[in-house]
Amino acid sequence: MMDVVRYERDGAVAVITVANPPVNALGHAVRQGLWSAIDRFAEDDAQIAVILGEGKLFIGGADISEFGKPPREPFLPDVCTHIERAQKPVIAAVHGPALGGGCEVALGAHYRLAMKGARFGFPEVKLGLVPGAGGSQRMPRLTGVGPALEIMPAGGSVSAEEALAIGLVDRLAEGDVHQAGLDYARELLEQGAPVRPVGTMPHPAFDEEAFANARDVWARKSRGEVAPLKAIDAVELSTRMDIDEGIAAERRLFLELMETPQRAGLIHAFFNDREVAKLPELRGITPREVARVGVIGGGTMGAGIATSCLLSGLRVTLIERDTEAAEKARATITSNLDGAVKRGKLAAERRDPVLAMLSTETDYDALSTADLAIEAVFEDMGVKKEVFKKLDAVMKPGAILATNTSYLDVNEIASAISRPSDVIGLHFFSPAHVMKLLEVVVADATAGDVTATAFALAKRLGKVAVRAGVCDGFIGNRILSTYRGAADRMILEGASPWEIDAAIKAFGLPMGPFEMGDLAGLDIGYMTRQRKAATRDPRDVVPTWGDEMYHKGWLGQKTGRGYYTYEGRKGVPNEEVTPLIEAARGNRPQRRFSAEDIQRRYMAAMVNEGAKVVAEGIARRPLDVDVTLLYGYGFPRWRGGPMLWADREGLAGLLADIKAWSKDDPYFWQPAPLLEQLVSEGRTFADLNKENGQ
Ligand code: T1G
Repeated sequence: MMDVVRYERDGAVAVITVANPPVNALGHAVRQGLWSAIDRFAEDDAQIAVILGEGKLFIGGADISEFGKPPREPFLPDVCTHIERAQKPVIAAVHGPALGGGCEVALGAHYRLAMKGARFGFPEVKLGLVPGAGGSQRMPRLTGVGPALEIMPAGGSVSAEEALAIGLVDRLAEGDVHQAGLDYARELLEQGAPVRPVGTMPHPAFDEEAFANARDVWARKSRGEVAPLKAIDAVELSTRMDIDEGIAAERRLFLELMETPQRAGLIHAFFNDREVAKLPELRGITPREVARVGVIGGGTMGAGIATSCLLSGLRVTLIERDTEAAEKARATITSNLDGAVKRGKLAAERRDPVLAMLSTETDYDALSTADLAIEAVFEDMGVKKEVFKKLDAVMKPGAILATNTSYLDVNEIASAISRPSDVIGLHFFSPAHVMKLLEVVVADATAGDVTATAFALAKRLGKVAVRAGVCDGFIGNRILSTYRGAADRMILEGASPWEIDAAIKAFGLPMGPFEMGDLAGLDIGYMTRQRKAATRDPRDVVPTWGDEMYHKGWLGQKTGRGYYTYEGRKGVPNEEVTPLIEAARGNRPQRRFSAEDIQRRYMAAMVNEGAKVVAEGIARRPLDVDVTLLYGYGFPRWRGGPMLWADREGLAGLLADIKAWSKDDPYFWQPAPLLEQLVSEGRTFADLNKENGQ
């Protein structure tokens, strides 16, 4: 077995290299290797040691795949203390990311060298944890509590330059990390530099105001997540406890959080982020080259898609029906880029060069050299087909023709042109240059390398791509319309829109369905109901109060009135909706819904439809549903996703509830056959993820 930690000598310098691809994670073998390397350093005549990582980074942290399994010694906090207690100086030479346990190993060293491009971070809270190997005790001793309170509750990181400025590192360097480490070691030797354990440095000052502010901010921002506030508690320990006591107390916090469902949910989400792009059908397929992109339609979505492409360095040609509309689109894109500068997503000096990559045209011939065209025009099949016919006429062979439709039949669009195998759905979410989710809608004729190109494009755009099959609403909007249906039914049975919104927010979503409706515009819901009216099942229910609100011009935030009335962005319940609802209820039996009742039905509808979407192959695996809801519909990441939530709740209980509710409403609450099958076989959605994985 290849050594994951190497010990080599270069004159008086011992070079300790962590070589555990892909990210030098601190699994058991690496911890043992580091421990033995420090023992060997103590025994031999090397005078100074340099710890560094092999490959693209220093150390990516503890091995997340070991979490939840019985921990094995040596434990990471002990390894870091063992490094710190070395009787000869130890340097950490950091290139690329040093995250979590990786940053803690660097803090265990006596001196820290940062290469250009290095990053130092504590992402533990993003996994539902706090630093567990002394990071919250050693960092504040170097930097004070301020920077630690900036980074740890947020799961953030700092650049090499910022790390030097806050005292986290001692030296910056450029070039080869190995050579830079050796040079710094020799310099310290010449200076007779002593060991310099961070742990024995004075406590950081207790800054009451800083802690109060941090707790106040994170009490509001964490929306039910527990780790950020625990991270603040951990940092506070450093202001009053000696290093060993502080590390022991930090470890207790860490192990406590390790047992929480939130940790399981966040780690489920971490691995899903990577697993979702791994599709058997993409194995060994080379994506097509994409450098020039055409965007058809400069409305909100078209302009957002163009902005997203420009921000990732692609050349964009935007087509609009006339010059005025083209200029309007350019103005929208320009303000999107200005917004990106404000959000720190684009350096101010890059704004003009990026904008220069945009050309706006009215003639489709301008797309004759484009590698990809993304259509984002009005959601009408006839209009879409016209656009695709024009694209088919001008685009070069091998170009990809994509539609941004959010529900129309991509197979039918593809059937309108001569090259259906080059057609795919790229369903962006609004605002397209901000939202990370991208549904890659694979039509029946779509070629494998077209799908592979879509996933490669998504990675380039910084999006999380989910493969979806063709059906009305694909994965996300289809499931949305179902749990919206559950909400409408609870209203008819006695719940109020505001109770439902409060319950769903308490569950961890940023907004309830009615607040979300007001934000998106209630005309969208009305149009969807109109569109579906012709094929609607007579047993389905229609939120007639919503239609009346539409006719009253109560469209939500954009008209200052919807389910809420708005002074600015803050809304108060619009009580005038109540009589409209009471009229719709007629003499239906009414009942009280507790917040738990509301959450249970809302989630059951989401999961039940999710199971149907998986069974039909619209989503490949349950994890695809989880990723879609997390990145496109505000589902709380710490719950991992609706399908994981269902597994944790117990599928049998959920199915029993659905069957009970189907007695009153057999049309809506039809148990998903896949759910029934899993329950009868004692299996879970997690089992399906494993079975349908790589
Ligand atoms: N443990 C195990 N596997 C990991 C891993 C980790 N820490 N980090 C990445 N991987 C896997 C990943 O699943 C993927 O696998 C492959 O490596 C490449 O990852 C005690 C408790 C380091 C910036 O949270 O942010 O330390 O899909 O595609 O884009 O206080 O990975 O190929 O099978 O993301 O180049 C804290 C998590 C842990 C960092 C590299 N550390 N990782 O990005 O590659 S908690 C983190 C990342 C901790 C201590 C605590 C990124 C990266 P596969 P990738 P990348």
